Amino acid sequence: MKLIRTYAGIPEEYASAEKSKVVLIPVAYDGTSTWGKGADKGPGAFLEASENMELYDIETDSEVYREGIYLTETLDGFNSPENMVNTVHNEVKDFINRGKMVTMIGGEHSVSIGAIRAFNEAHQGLTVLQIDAHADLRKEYNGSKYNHACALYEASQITNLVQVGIRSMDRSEVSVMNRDHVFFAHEIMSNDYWMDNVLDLMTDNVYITFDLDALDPSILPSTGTPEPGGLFWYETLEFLKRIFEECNVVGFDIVELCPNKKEKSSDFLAAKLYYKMLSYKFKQNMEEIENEYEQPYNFEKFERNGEQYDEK
Ligand SMILES: [Mn+2]
Repeated sequence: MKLIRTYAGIPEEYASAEKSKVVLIPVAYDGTSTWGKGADKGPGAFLEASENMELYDIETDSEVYREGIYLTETLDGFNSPENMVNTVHNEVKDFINRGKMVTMIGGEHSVSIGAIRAFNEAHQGLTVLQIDAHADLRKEYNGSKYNHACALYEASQITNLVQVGIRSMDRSEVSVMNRDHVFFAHEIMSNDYWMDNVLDLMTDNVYITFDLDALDPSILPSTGTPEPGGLFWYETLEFLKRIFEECNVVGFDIVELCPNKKEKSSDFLAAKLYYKMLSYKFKQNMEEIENEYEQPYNFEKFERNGEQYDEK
């Protein structure tokens, strides 16, 4: 048995809390889910699949783990939904203050509430990009405002919330929803410009909360509340790539993996999705640096009659 478990089994030199640019917080929580149970097993299945994943990303020609990915202890054993939200909030806030790119693997979707609260405190005008089959805008459900059906209610009140892939909701959520900021799954199907339209609504700083049930159940069946008519792999990657290229993604979470021992491909999809998102994030930084170097020296200063002129 290994003494220290690192994310994806990466060498310890890339996994320390001090040097890593990225922090990964697993939250093993399934306190309020209403149908398929087992999202608390999501982080374990995700980490196991990650250890069996190849770490060179073909598309970006990079090995993003070299930026450093610190895997924290799994958060679990909460005594109430409030306790879970507060614990996640404090943990995320702590790592934001230490200048880390904070990421999280759930767990049911209510684990995002505390994370979004922490990011919203840290960044002015935060956009929350929710990729999900469900609106999750109930103010309260089964007697709790921290039910997973309420995961984005707080975000809808305090952040610029943009919802993508939605295809299941309750009538009561219609009045909470900002219709101009919602991209229903059936609309995406027939609109070639939906990605541009989403990007038009983004502010500078973006937090992505990715509920895996946004994906089509044919490619991701292992989730608590699957819905037909979801997103597919390459369109999802194309979309995410554009978001990472054009916005400053400050953090993200992936939630609602509900593993099934007989169906491992969902675990691998979640593992790959996470690694792709990190690869896009740091590819963007690499390109920014490259652009800086490539920028031509396009003016020269010279003096004439004691005055300074800038000439192109
Ligand atoms: Mn959902």
